[in-house]
Amino acid sequence: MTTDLDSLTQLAREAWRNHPRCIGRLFWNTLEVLDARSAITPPEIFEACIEHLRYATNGGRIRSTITLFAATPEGARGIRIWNHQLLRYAGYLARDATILGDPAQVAFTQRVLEMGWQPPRQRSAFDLLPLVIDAPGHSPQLFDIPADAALEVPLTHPELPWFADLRLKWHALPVISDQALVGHGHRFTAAPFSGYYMGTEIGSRNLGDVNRYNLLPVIAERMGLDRSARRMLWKDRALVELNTAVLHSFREAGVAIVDHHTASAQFMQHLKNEESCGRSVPGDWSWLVPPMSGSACPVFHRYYDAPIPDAPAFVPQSSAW
Ligand code: NRG
Repeated sequence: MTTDLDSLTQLAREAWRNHPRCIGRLFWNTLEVLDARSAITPPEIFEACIEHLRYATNGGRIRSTITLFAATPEGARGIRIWNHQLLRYAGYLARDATILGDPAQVAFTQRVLEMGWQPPRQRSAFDLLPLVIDAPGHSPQLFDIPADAALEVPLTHPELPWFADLRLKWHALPVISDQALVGHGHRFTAAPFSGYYMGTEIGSRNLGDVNRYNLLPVIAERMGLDRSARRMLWKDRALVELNTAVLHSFREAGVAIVDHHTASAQFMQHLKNEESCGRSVPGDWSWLVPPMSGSACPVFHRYYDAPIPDAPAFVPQSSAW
């Protein structure tokens, strides 16, 4: 079991290379490691999370980054970041069962409110949640994220001027913070990692899903589409414009993002590279195929290998809260 930074970097890169759900794996070898193994107290761990946000965001020239906190000894609980991602928007459930913000965060938002989180006086659909840091020997502690550590992109559309009036935005960086990195005899229960977004993650899923921001009816309405029958394909047409707005706005803001056609082509190149190295490419078809225009992307037209047993991996963990 080696613990030097080079071998831990190799471990993290291999775990990325093996992640069956990730379409961005062509760049697995560029992952950078921030070593935060000496951070022990909640404030120290929080500071390292903020450093991750700043380093990885890099003013929009996003660097694929993982921060490693102290490894967890066999059988111990280890450091946990309760948040699913370092950046997520609160979901406030009102008495009349309407939700302001991200419905996927309602339970977590309720939990941090119970723990004493003070939301902004004027609540909005895009209030960043605090981090909850849970370290052995300490009680879980809440920390607000400084505004200048969280780059956000206001959404506009290249041809539809009214789009800006919707006052939508999304954060630049997706940082998964609740999976463990395991392999080579190590277990890191806190190992937040981030790359950059594929546009459809925001445009199709976060803003478009019925159980998320559910914006397709709003956008179709503004577009003046006929919503009297499903066969009018108003959802599809609204999806295209929402996704166009996401890609356009990130580009205008100088924030790295990839469209699903480019990401698919890059993944096909990755398959070729791995094949020439004699390695299999574990893949989960239903995650690799983009949630828009699936069959127009080459990743749709084949199947993928099963996960490699005992290889370095990012794994889900039971909820820490
Ligand atoms: N769909 C989620 C993020 C999942 C991870 N996506 C990445 N990861 N691009 C969302 O927030 O929309 N990454 O490490 O780049």
